[in-house]
Amino acid sequence: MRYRNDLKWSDVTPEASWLNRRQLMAGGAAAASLLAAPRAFAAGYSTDETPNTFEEITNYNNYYEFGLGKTDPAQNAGALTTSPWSIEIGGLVDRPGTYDLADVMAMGPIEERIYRFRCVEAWSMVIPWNGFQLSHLLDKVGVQSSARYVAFETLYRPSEMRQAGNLLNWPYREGLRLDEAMNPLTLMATGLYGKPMPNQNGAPIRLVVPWKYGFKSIKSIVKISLVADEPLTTWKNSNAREYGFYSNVNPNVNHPRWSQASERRIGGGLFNSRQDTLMFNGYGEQVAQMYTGQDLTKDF
Ligand SMILES: Nc1nc2c(c(=O)[nH]1)N[C@H]1C(S)=C(S)[C@@H](COP(=O)(O)O)O[C@H]1N2
Ligand SMILES: [Mo]
Repeated sequence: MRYRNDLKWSDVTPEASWLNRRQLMAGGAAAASLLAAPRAFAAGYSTDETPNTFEEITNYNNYYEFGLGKTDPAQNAGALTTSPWSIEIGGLVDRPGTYDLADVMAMGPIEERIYRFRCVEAWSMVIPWNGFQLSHLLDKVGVQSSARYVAFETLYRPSEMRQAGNLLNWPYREGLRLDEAMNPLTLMATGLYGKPMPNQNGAPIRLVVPWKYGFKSIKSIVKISLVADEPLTTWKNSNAREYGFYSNVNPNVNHPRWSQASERRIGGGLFNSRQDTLMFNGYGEQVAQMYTGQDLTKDF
């Protein structure tokens, strides 16, 4: 696996140098601090693969509340009001409550993490997220010993999500086992490319679980609950044969309707070609031990 502690998106993308120049010229303190934080907390979890461009990441999306097409979210998610925003945190925690976004964002240091992102549909990108470890949030609210899973819900606001229809059982729901939620790779992402999260990518705050298929990375979160039993999740609820609770990226377990052995990396012109899919999306070193003794063909 390829990791580098020191490489930032600003070192490898043209957009980054443009943004840095602009900050220097404007002396923009707020924007500069967004970028300064990730440097201070570089932790070595980022890939050195070339990130997709901002344009690719924000124009090829899955956000079914805003339509089924890949360009629908870019067109329609602008309708979403993301401020004010709060998250209801409850269940088996010591400090339940409705937390303002600002308070949630202060629960952990904002880092930059350049992660591979692999959709169950067999396309992939490399995305420079900004966010904080979910573990910090869980530590702050005090997880009780009876909690074994974390359940998440997306906002459901039909007046602003005109394309949602009855395609899925809204609100969009996801979940993780507690050890998965506590894994240092698991991020509450609040931005990308050093900018606030674009609406189509799940503003203002979404989950990013890089060793699992993209649909686990639930967007625009309004509710987090610590629970004892495996929570209901939208895609398993919709088709349990095709979408499991775990949904770890696994080239050896095919989707009933297509192979998962390889993937198409979005963008890259000439290099927009298929590449082998890696077990746990290449994050096995960090996550494989959590599944020791589990049959991942059954717990898919
Ligand atoms: N609320 C919500 N979250 C969601 C989805 C969705 O339709 N609704 N799509 C999922 C899927 S299938 C993928 S691949 C990723 C896509 O994230 P991106 O658009 O930022 O690349 O978001 C996931 N989170
Ligand atoms: Mo996906």
